Amino acid sequence: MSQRTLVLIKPDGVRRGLVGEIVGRIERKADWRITALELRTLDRAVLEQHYAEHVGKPFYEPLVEFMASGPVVALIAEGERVIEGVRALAGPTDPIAAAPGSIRGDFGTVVRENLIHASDSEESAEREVKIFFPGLA
Ligand code: RTP
Ligand code: MG
Repeated sequence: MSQRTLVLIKPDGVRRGLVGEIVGRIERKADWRITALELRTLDRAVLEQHYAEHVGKPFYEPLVEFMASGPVVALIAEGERVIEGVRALAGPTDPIAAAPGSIRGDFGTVVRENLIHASDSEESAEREVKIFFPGLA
């Protein structure tokens, strides 16, 4: 089942020079393709839309501040079961609980600065593609 997913390499990943590493892990999966990719700094309005489900939670404000603290890489990946697949490459939200071999498990220590966002369902993917690449929605 071919799908598309919206991925963000968060500001910590860009600052630490891990863009190539993370994009490479996605690109190397058989038959997956990157179909859009852009470096950009996110403003509050975009982050409010993107993290609408978390508005009001205790971690929301520091999360938005972190996500606006430097450029991110936004990309669309397409291919077989890519939504579940990129979530598996990323590992669980808490990098300390993430297995070595996953992106968060290999490079992260802090829950907030966990390097990557990836859509968690087909509905989220379509909603997030509209936010970041409206021309491709
Ligand atoms: P994402 O949306 O970024 O792919 O991550 P996720 O599904 O694994 O995690 P989610 O629950 O959607 O949370 C979104 C992002 O908020 C930060 N966070 N901080 N307790 C905390 O301090 C906390 N909990 C979540 C993380 O950056 C997480 O990825
Ligand atoms: Mg999430």
